[in-house]
Amino acid sequence: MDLAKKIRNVVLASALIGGGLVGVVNAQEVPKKFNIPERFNDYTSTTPIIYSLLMGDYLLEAHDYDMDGDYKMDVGELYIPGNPQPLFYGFDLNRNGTFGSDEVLTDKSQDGLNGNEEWLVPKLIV
Ligand SMILES: [Ca+2]
Ligand SMILES: [Ca+2]
Ligand SMILES: [Ca+2]
Repeated sequence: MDLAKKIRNVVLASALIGGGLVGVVNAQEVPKKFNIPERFNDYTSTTPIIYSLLMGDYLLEAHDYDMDGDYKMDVGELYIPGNPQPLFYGFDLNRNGTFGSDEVLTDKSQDGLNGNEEWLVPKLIV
């Protein structure tokens, strides 16, 4: 193998490793305490569909993520415009393409998905 090829392979390999590391750093891990399936981890690596949504008198910004490309949304985020972090997170736990009130986390402090969220409808612990 000539030197140029060797260098190119090293650069490619480190780019791949670098990309992987960046992916890990940026991964949006869903806090384990909510018992949300692991398939929802790293959902932010999917490009969201972004649109405005009128809820009552409030205009919110929705970010919908279709992680597996089946045109059903898997994760949804609702932002108060101007705030960099969502107020609501929806996880399509029953895979029906919509977010029921029992599939939504509220983040009153709007500081990212870090475990201080609450279920919109409190879960029964059995
Ligand atoms: Ca989907
Ligand atoms: Ca659902
Ligand atoms: Ca939070």
